[in-house]
Amino acid sequence: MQPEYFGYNADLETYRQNNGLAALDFGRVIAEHKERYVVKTERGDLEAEITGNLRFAARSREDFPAVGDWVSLNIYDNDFAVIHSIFPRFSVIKRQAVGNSSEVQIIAVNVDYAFLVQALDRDFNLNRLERYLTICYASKVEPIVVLTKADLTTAESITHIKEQIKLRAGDKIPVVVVSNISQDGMDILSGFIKSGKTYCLLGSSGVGKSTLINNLAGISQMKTDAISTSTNKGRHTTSHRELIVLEHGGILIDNPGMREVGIADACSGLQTTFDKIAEYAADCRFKDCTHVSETGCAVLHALENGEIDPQAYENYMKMEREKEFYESSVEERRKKDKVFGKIMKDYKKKDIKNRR
Ligand SMILES: Nc1nc2c(ncn2[C@@H]2O[C@H](COP(=O)(O)OP(=O)(O)OP(=O)(O)O)[C@@H](O)[C@H]2O)c(=O)[nH]1
Ligand SMILES: [Mg+2]
Ligand SMILES: [Zn+2]
Repeated sequence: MQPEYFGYNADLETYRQNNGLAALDFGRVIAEHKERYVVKTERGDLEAEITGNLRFAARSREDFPAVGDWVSLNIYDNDFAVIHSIFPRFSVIKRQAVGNSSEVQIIAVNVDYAFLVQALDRDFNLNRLERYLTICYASKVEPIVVLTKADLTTAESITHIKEQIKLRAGDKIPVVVVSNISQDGMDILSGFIKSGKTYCLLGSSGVGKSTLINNLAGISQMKTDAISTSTNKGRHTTSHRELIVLEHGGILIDNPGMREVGIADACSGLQTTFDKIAEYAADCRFKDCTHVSETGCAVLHALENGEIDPQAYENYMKMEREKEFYESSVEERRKKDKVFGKIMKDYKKKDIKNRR
């Protein structure tokens, strides 16, 4: 398969030529299983490991390959390879890992668009949608909202939900309504998929992400939940992220459903989702206004006048707190790293002395 088919482009080729990587093979990570990777190359899909150097040099999770990465590698057999380095990423989708204060989880990299999938029956939730939008803006990934299971609800309810989205998120974000059962809307969704571009599917478990991929691919690529989801709450069908290439172009990344969407470094992302709040905030009397109880707070004023939706405000404040929490834990981690670095330095000094 030509690498352009799975997303290779002129920028990547320039990087490869300019960084002495032309003699090595290259490919794209399509799956990851605990430091073992599957890489798609011109010579087919290969199992790969990383070099010891890459592992030792890694300072955090972000220094390891992730699904969507372009990597340079040495192919040893026709089915085994070793990854030497990771090409620079043009986008990184990450979130705060659940239940752990500082661990950041990479969802996927080098993604152009995110399909934010919510089911129209009982899964639909505006606050959650706002969280996903925030992650998209922070990751420099363009969002497309996909509402599934249209067959399980009424036309009125769909219209209502679309209006709600418009009110909260504006009308710049595309919203596509589909049914995996009747196939309604599938052609519209296909129309959004461009050859050579990468699309990541994000959403709760059971909303139909994998079914959607199977429908778009026209074959059963992904395992889906065939049993009624109501008897299966909380069970995830997809257990690993996986990148697949559509026959007529377009690259899709399937993800296990997410129970919670944590905000990692969403600084600028928060502002775009809450344009309106951010605009008011510029008029607050104090530059560092927290919009909680300050006098001269333009946000609180707008809230009182009903110009800002109370739910959007609450959601904004909640995400701001999470962002602060994340930022402080990053700071703590840096301090710890520094202390550890000093301990190691002292230890080495002593070691040298002792050897003398
Ligand atoms: N009625 C209806 N059912 C659907 C639709 N799309 C998916 N389903 C059903 O919903 C269930 C879950 O679908 P999956 O595709 O496995 O969901 P998922 O989002 O991939 O879930 P995880 O892999 O756990 O994240 C399956 O039983 C599907 O048949 C739809 O548009 N309408
Ligand atoms: Mg799935
Ligand atoms: Zn304020």
